[in-house]
Amino acid sequence: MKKNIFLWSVLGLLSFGSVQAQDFALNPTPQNYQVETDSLTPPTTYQLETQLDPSSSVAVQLLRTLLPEDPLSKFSIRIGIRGDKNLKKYNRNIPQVAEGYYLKIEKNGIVIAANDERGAYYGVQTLAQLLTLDKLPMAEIADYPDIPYRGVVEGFYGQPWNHEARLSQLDFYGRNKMNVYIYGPKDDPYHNTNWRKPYPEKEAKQLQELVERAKQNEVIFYWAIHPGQDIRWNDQDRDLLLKKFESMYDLGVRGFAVFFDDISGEGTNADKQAELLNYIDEHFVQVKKDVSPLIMCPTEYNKSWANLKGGYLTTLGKQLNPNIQIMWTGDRVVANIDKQTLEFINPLIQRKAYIWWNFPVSDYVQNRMLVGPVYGNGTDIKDDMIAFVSNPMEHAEASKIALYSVADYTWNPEDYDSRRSWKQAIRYLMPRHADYLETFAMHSSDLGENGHKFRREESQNIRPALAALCKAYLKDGTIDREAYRQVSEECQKICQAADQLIISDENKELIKEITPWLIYFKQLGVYGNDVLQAMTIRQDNRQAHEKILEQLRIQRTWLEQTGKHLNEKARQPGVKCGTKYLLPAFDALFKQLSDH
Ligand code: 14T
Repeated sequence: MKKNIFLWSVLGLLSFGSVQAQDFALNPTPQNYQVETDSLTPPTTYQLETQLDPSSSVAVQLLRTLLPEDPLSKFSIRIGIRGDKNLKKYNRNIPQVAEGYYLKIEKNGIVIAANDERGAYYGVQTLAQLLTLDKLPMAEIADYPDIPYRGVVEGFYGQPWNHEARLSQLDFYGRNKMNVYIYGPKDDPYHNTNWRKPYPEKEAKQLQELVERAKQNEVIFYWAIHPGQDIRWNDQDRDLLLKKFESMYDLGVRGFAVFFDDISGEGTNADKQAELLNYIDEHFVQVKKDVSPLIMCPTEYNKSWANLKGGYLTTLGKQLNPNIQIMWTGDRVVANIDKQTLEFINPLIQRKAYIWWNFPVSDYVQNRMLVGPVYGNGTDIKDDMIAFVSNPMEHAEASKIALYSVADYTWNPEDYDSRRSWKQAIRYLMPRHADYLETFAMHSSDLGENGHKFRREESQNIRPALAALCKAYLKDGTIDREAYRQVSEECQKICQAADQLIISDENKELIKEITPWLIYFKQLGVYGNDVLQAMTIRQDNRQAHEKILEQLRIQRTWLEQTGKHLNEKARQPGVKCGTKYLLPAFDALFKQLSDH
């Protein structure tokens, strides 16, 4: 039985100050967390005791950014890995799992004892989160990830992330204990059609910077190539591919992937793919010694595309060297992952699948901003997959809402609570405007009808009130007072949220990304208000009734036109939100009003 006491409930009793302990939770949720009722004033300096090499240990480097070191300080921080002389007595406390760490905070000092370097780094990241509190809790944490590889695959179509966004992402992954970033934007020509060509100088330099930043965050930077559309199965193309990898290695890259998704023709041949990958594995990955296991994305990357008679996946399973990892998106291109998903694929590929989760990617619903909760993946499948990476939106900052929860889920699936994690993500991104952002996100979750048949919940907070209001009014024109009050309040909240977010100076990048949706959201709130107001006009007052109906037509048209003329260049042009329950309810009420 594992103990799990959440900080927000425990620390609520302990400290009241500028940082509200009630609103605080560690992310990702630790496996084992115990806290004494006592807490201490955070130290101002510390004496470092370590056998790690500060010039190469990113854990020590991060620690040094948190607090100034002072060899004379009475407060000690001991940090190291299993077997270090000064940590012998903690060996049995360190979880026996890769990247596990033990963190103990006492009156006179702190101990971080880890399994490996990355574990030590995660111990410091946990400490960094605790240090944002006014009082440092006397905590004892034994923590480790349940899934070995956790992170993000930048694998979407459309505008690739820019350099600044990627740097910010890598810091975000480090803080949230994600250890993988796979570079594979479909619209980078040097990943895709121009895969044979080296990067121009500017792009090469930026990639080098990204690799460096990834290392500082203990994130493995994988560089992916997508050669399948025109590759010829000969020595020349094989050598060109290796040459490209070699040039990426020279830029510092130590993780490599080959994607064969979304191609047709010669490139789809499983025997040839396996032969090439094994060659890369044996003549490049293994030879280098410091390169992470090779990753491949198969052409049949989901069950609905798997042609079992053709034997594509079985061939890969049989022929690919066992250390080569195989990606899988689930039962469909876009799908949640559960036990059955993995029971289908793992035997075919004779290894644990490397999950590529196509959420919150929005390249097939570009008129949507997907900022709702992350839910639907099994909490009982931690031992059935080697990795879980998420394919995000081209909106990097807004994607962090989902990615925060992906980090939480993949670290500790059993304790994952989707709603709590979502609220926490929102607070993390905009602490001073969290309630406003939550109101927006609440109503900007679903994807609408789409080719992949992937849908999300939306507007859950107001759904019952909307239903009650419509039911009574559409039946006999009566108004459910309580439902009316709730919906009216929600419309006020929507307008207020849009107003406050559009003028806010917190997280400018996020506001920039969501502004088209905020503009639409405001019009939606106003429309809802107008509908509610119209419901209160006595129908026998013909003049007033006509006037309000005209006002409704005007506002409905503003809403329609706003939605149409924003985001016009997208593949699915326009913007939409609130379409699952809010808009249909308002429209039904409007119709009822005009029919009488
Ligand atoms: F590699 C795969 F795992 C994968 O998911 N590939 C693409 C991915 O780059 C894209 O972001 C995602 C969502 O649109 O779906 C895959 O792309 C598709 C999927 C289709 F069903 C491209 C064309 C399709 F018809």
